[in-house]
Amino acid sequence: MTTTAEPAALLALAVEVAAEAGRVAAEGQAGIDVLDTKSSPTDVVTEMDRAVEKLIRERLLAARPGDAVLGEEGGADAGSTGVRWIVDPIDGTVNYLYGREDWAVSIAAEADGEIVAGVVAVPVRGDVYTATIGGGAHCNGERLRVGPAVPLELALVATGFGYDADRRAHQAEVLRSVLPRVRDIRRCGAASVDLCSLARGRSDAYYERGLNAWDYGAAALVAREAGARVGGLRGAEPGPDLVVAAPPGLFEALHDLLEPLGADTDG
Ligand code: 2AM
Ligand code: CA
Repeated sequence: MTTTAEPAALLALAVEVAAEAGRVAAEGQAGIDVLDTKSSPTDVVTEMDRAVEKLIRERLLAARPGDAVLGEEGGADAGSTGVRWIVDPIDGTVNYLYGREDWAVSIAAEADGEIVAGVVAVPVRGDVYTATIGGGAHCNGERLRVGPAVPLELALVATGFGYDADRRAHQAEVLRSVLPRVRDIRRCGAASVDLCSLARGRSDAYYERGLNAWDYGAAALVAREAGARVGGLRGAEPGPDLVVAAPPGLFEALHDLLEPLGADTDG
């Protein structure tokens, strides 16, 4: 049983649990048959989502009884330690369903309301992104640093779209104005992987509307610790309205493009 809330100790537990969860989920993905007509593949994914979140919850609480756990599949009771775990068992579920590689297990630890440690494990790629507050961001042990703040017109910008048709229609309108102003767009299908790729210099900037705390909690810390500015519009914290991430300098340019387009609204 662990009682310390030191970021490094919380991260070590998160990494261990994410590795086990990632193995289980990856085995599950290998068994999905999209052409199987007897059972719907989406049901299989939902089942796996629930099972992996249950596993993560059990492992975390076995090591640290009294902590709170907020997950996609279940809410949090308050807990008694001041530590709350924010868990996405499978981020990028559509990729998972289609046998693609960009899906992740995401686990963040919040101490007294602030995220202090996070892991994003991308099992099929063998990438484990980690960060602690003030301790930097790493991938497989190597220190991460965002790329330079290139001018907006040279920026490779990652983004994603909601599941709701009306929201998507407005997101397409926003994109129509963004696309001619940047180098190009990438849409990988997993918010956590997008933010970690930014941290690794594999894109220049990222924005997305409609995310939940568990989608970006751990990955936003990775991006920040790699030197990105992560926020919303008009000084807001990153949140469901909008998450924007980029190196300082480029963040402001992207912000000023997105703000008048109402990228943090549904139009
Ligand atoms: P998920 O795979 O866990 O659902 C896709 O653009 C990204 O947005 C994924 O990381 C996806 O997470 C996340 N997302 C979460 N909630 C969403 C929603 N309501 N609509 C669209 N994407 C959502
Ligand atoms: Ca998610």
